[in-house]
Amino acid sequence: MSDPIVEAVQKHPAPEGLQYTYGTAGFRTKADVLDSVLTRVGLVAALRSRSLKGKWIGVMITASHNPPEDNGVKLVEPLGNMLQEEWEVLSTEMANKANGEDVFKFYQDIAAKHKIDLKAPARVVVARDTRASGARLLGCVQDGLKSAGAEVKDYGFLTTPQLHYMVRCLNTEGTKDAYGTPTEKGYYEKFGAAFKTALKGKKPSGGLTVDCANGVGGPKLVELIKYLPPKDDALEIHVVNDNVIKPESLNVDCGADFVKTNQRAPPSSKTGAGDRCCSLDGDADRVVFYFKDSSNVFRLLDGDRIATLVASFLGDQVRLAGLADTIKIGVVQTAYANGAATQYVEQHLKLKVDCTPTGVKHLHHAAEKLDIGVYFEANGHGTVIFSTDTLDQIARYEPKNPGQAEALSVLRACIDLINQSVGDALSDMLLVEVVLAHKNWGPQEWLSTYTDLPNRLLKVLVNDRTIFKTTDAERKLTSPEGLQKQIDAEVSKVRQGRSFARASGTEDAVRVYAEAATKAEAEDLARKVAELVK
Ligand code: 16G
Ligand code: ZN
Repeated sequence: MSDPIVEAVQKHPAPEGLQYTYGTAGFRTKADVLDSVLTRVGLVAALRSRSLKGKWIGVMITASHNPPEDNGVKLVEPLGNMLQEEWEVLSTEMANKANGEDVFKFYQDIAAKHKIDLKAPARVVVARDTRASGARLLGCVQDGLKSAGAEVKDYGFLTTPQLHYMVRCLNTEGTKDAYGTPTEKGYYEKFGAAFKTALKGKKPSGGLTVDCANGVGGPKLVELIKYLPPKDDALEIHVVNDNVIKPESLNVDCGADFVKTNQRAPPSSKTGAGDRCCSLDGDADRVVFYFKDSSNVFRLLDGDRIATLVASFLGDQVRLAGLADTIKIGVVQTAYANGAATQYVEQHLKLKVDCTPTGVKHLHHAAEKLDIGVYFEANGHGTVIFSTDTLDQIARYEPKNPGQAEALSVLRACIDLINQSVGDALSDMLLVEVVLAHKNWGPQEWLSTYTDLPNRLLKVLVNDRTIFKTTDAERKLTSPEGLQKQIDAEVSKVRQGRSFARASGTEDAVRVYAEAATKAEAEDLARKVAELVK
């Protein structure tokens, strides 16, 4: 058979004996075994677009915080959401088809089963991060897309959230929900202008040092800065670790994952006590803040802290605008959220907290059910989403006095400043700066809102992680039998204890988290639970 699809697939044969899975963040592994997967992903993207009558679908080539030799790919739905679960399963099946005929047959089977018109237009947007393997893998996707007759827009290098933004803009262009201009300039103009309006002439105290993980976020931030108000009037940003000429330095001893995992600043950091810093990850969809306190001790302000800061600020603005009776704010966290953060939101901010399994899509779905849903993972992935009703209300509301008008205008600017298609490190970073400027806070005031419970995260290597099954948003194990009872017994022995074990979705390991009233108790609890898991 000489269908173009068969030819494209045969050009990129699958390595023998490997099994691929579309996981929490798409396909992700060593870059040199991904060619065949990328070509097949191109076919799935074309089908997905056809199934939606030619809506734009996104393909992002990135492995986020993974080492430089890895790469990966994920698909983006028309409004910038993560791929639907049913299509994740189809993608996995497609990626594991070995030869051209099998792929071609499966392509046609999907079309038949889902009643997809193969003559419908297929439109796909592609972009990649700065990894050395990106150009080659882009070629593999292109081969798949071309063979399926898709129209392709290649944006070159983008951060993951920029790609999500483009997809949403392209699909809403000319409608009442138009999200923005689908160009890089459009992205910078939108977020730059919103930052200026949201600041309301307030100036963040001191500068902000941004560690870009030597990834694509570096050059994009440098570009964004050109669209922000001049530094003398607003924010002075110092860009560090933005070396994308040396792709082997990506995520090495820097970036959000390094900082969060090691609980320390990048070794190259030269900032002084009290200086505000933040780190992006390799594709700029995660951000964590940190600083050295007056005793030179490293202090982390992670995703939990961003969520509490933003929720408290938006809550204030909604109240000041006179909308508190009709608009309810909620916070969505995972089991990794520090117990003190959860308590602060529930008892101090008096807001509802939902807990979901790990992975952005779970938090996003839960947040979509709220009027204003603030969702962040402790690791710095997250954003805020506003329901259509809430957006309408905020757009239509007539303020009754100047105070309400002021709050309303801040709220509207925040809506523009927040990338609602997905968590965006650059947009989240500007949002945090806006809140700190309004509150006239430095990092120490932000840290002082509550005290984290000491905690410990361990990675445990086991024979078979698939036997670890959880319920209650991963907070309890249902299998292996009896294990949860043993964990409960250990937890009950320490003060303010909490612990859970879950199979990682990205590594062959089980993760154990424990927190308690003191560092010694938290560490001891984590060790004991890890022993039980082994
Ligand atoms: C992926 C997820 C991230 C999650 C992490 C957990 C997305 C875009 N990324 O990186 O949200 O925190 O996996 O990893 O959903 P783990 O399952 O290995 O603990
Ligand atoms: Zn990332």
